[in-house]
Amino acid sequence: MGNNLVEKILSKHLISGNLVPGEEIGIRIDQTLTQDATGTMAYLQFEAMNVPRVKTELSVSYIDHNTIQIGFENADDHRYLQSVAQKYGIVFSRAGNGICHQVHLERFGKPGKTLIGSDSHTPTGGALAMIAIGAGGLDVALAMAGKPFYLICPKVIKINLTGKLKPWVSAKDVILKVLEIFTTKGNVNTVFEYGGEGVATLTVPERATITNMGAECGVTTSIFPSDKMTRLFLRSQQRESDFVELKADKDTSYAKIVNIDLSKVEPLTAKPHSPENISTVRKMKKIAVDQVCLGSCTNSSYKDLVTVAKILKGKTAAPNISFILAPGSRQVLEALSQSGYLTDLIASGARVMENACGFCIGNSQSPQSAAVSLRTSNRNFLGRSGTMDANVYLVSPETAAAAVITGRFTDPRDLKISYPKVAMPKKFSIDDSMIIRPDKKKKAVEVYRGPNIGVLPRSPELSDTIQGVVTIKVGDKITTDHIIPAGARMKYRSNIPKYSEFVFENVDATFAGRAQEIKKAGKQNIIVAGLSYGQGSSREHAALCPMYLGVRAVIAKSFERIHAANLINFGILPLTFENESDYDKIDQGDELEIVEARKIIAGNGKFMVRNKTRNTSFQAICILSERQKKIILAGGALNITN
Ligand code: MIC
Ligand code: SF4
Repeated sequence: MGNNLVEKILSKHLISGNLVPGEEIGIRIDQTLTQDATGTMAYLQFEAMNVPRVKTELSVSYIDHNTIQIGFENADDHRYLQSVAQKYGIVFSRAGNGICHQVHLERFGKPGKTLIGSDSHTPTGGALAMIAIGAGGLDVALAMAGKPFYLICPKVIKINLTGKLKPWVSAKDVILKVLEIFTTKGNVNTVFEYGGEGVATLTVPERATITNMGAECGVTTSIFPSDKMTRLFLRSQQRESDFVELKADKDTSYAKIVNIDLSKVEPLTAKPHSPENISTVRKMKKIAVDQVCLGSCTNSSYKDLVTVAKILKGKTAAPNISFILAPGSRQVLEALSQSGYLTDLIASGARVMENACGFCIGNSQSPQSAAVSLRTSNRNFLGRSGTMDANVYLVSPETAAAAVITGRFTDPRDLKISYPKVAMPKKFSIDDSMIIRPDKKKKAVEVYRGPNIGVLPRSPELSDTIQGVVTIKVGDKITTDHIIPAGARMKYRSNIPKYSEFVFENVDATFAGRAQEIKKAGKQNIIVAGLSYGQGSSREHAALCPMYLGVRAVIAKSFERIHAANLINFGILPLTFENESDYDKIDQGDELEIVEARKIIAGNGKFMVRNKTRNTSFQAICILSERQKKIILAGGALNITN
């Protein structure tokens, strides 16, 4: 029996465990990436490990999230990150160079390598046949220190692509189709491996749109084979020498095979407020649109933006549309500018933003009250745009362009113009001058620490008895954006006491204050949640800030992978209801008691939780590997890594 692509790459990197789905494995990491919003914590943790230089083949620190810089905080963070990069042998991609995933694909990704990044869209690298995984900053710091990355060996689902996309339908519609099939829940510890003859029709940037948004399904990663298209892309980036052919063996098997006929995919949209709320664009009944945002790490390749430029040539954005353009990288922006397409976009009324995350994370271009905003980005969680009552729809660049012209939701096939053909440039003009490589000769580098760089909080070791209060009870699909908002609050990422004031701000603004009171009273805070708790980003602040506020356990119906790992890393117990109906028998404010917690963690992980307020009990489980047990008992990974 042959191997699939995932098995091939994982087996070459396996350090511990067996490649049996469901078992914990440790793998060697070749490359890491960080971005500024998660990077400061990752590097503070790396510094605490006392390792003189990173031990990976390549580690890159990107500045792309917090580039608005209202106040000194973000600029101070950037300086800190630049000095740390210089000191520890990390490549530094300056603000202005582009969004980490786009730049990594262009300049650094290599078929067959492993990559972890402190950002949930790191799987974008799967477009280049990498095993590319999003993780918390601490896990990335450990990988930089040469330690293995631990994960549950995933089951592999093959997505078998046949046929060819029709005009006006593009890669975004394919991943929205995948989201319609798999939804955002229930896909943890799974990898989507794309195969079938349809793969050959998709360029690497198109594949990247698909692997990028696999993150929304909650899979560990997504991967495409490395083939002729991969070679062409690497050649266009003048790094053909990085090419190796990689594909699954013919006689391999998969946990499941799902077929998608590309020729049958239609223009789709994800309706508010979840990437899984899929509808055809046709059904959207020409709703009036207020804002169109083109860009983000999902859809801002050269092809995406030139396609839109060609559709919009000679036309002006409808009067009701605020048209935002944020190219994915400086390379894309330069190529647009050199080819003249930028002029066409500007002429059509595009408001050209910096090539950074910007609107996608809500730290600029929040739409008007109750707006309808069409975005080519990957997440439309409630409030993420910065406007709580805005309705954000995720769409392809083609559907975005159609709305710019008509001012309404419009199936781009109804524009009645011919679909522009856009060829990928054979060669991009390569300019890596905004990438600073560490100077090997320069010896002592002083790390710059502005007043925004705080100290790392730690939590005490796990106590045997948890006297807790249900500080908040939330429902299903709570995202990390609900737990700790980004946008305007993101500038406090390096200042945990301040940032913690905003935990659950958009769900219940009294949470942080109440949690502090409970902590002061010597009790512990407990969060009760429904299905798929911690969807979305990799931000470890969604664990770190609750930890700072004295949260010791989350009891949920189920957890998403990265967030569960982050909770463990920061000493918070991720408990799952043995019986989901017990969720209905708890209320906010109930006092819960867990006894012999240490013994149970070290043993079978089956807890009896007593609800003292209602005088009832229920079972909750926390099955951990031996490594995770040590972390939880110690009160978090930081208490044992050095
Ligand atoms: C996101 O898209 O939500 C982010 C902002 O890129 C996050 C990282 C962060 O919160 O800093 C992610 O996807 O991991
Ligand atoms: Fe940036 Fe948005 Fe991509 Fe996250 S999803 S990395 S915020 S562009």
